[in-house]
Amino acid sequence: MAMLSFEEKYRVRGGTLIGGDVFDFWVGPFYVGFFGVTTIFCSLLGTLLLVWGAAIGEGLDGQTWNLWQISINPPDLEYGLAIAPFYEGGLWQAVTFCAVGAFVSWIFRQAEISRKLGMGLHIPFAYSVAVFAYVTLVVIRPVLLGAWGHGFPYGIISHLDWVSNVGYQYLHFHYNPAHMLAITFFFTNCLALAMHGGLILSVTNPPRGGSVKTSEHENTYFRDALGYSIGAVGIHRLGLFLALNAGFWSAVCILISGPFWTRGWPEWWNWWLDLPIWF
Ligand code: UQ1
Repeated sequence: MAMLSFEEKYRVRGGTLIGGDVFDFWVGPFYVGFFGVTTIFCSLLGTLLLVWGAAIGEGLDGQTWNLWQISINPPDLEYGLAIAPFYEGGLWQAVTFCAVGAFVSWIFRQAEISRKLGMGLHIPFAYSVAVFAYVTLVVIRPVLLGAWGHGFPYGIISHLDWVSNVGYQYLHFHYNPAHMLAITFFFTNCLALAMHGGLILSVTNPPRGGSVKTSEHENTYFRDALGYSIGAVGIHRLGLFLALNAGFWSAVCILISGPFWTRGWPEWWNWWLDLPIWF
């Protein structure tokens, strides 16, 4: 792949978090780095384990290559927080270990590249929130509940069944206040990106012969429409804020379900009826 003339200028040494110059080089367009190596290692091993599990039909009544039905399941609850026998959930534990290793390596790889370029660490920080949501599901919540069996199974249909079952365990998950917040952030994020994408395309894609508009047009549009413009940098701050909160409250809503609230979520709202203001 051809390297743009200015790219070489940014291929600078240093900024690594570990190991000094070891792996501090590029292969084609890709920065390698220590954490590039650990990412590749963990994701390859984890993927091979998943394919192996699928080949032997681990966690299923019978072996299948039906992509929808393949499932690598966590151990039974009776194994608690122990390492389970390989074919009884140990495979799931190994895959989980590889996944966390790969995701955390990727965070550090993002941080190293950001440091090389002298950029802020917004990208690794943002990605960390997504990793936090995954780790909450398969590590933090299972540990708080005392069994790896509380993790979700690695399969397309099976993980949907898990979400459905765990949801109904709390009667009506939409009454979970953190779930409400997460959904609200997802929807608002969707609205903000639609407005931003629409605005940018509307000013930068004029009809043939027309001229590209400026940020003054962007501001004026929203001042005319809403009486307020958040500004070019502001909309990206807002977008990051909305996106990170969507992921964060998703993690919180499942984290509190079980470890901190064991009854149906509709019942949680009884605090409102129990306020001493009703006669
Ligand atoms: C906005 O005000 C703005 O500033 C000019 C943008 O920047 C390019 C935007 O993309 C959007 C969507 C807005 C409007 C947003 C709010 C919260 C009023």
